[in-house]
Amino acid sequence: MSKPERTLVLIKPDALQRNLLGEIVGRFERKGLKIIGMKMMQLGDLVVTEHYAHHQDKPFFGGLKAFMQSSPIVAIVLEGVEAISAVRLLVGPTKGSTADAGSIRGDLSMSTQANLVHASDSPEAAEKEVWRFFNTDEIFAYKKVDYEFIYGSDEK
Ligand code: FUP
Repeated sequence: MSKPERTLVLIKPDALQRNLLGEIVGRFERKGLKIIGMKMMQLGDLVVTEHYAHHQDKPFFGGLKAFMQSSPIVAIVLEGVEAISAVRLLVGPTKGSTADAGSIRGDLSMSTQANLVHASDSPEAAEKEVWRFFNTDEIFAYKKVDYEFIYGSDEK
């Protein structure tokens, strides 16, 4: 029996511009992840600076911030057993051109900056990032009918 995890995904401006929203959301859905929060947002300077604070001394920080504010993004909270690592696998490593085929970045992107998706990389990051982008009343608890068939009886 494992406790389900929550993880934050941001679908970035390049995905919106390239009409890849449905493709990307569909991959998470087909995997068996449960969407428990989802909204379109125009990010402000403060939240982007906080979100990428670990990169603030890097030469690409200014460009990354401008890119993340260049159009709206779609923020999603996904839930599932081991959801954090499962989503990172689906997303693939940072650089699109060398990311594994089969992953979102590997199949659909060439860039390091314009790599379509952000996904939390640890339980600590996920906890912080979900609440950075969502309020409690924007997260939904509901029964999903396919749940019985997504996990084995000893896995949920
Ligand atoms: P990831 O966890 O795979 O999103 O990667 P990082 O946290 O290392 O990087 C966050 C974002 O910084 C990337 F999505 C894109 C941007 N970045 C660059 O633009 N250039 C770099 O050399 C590294 C990261």
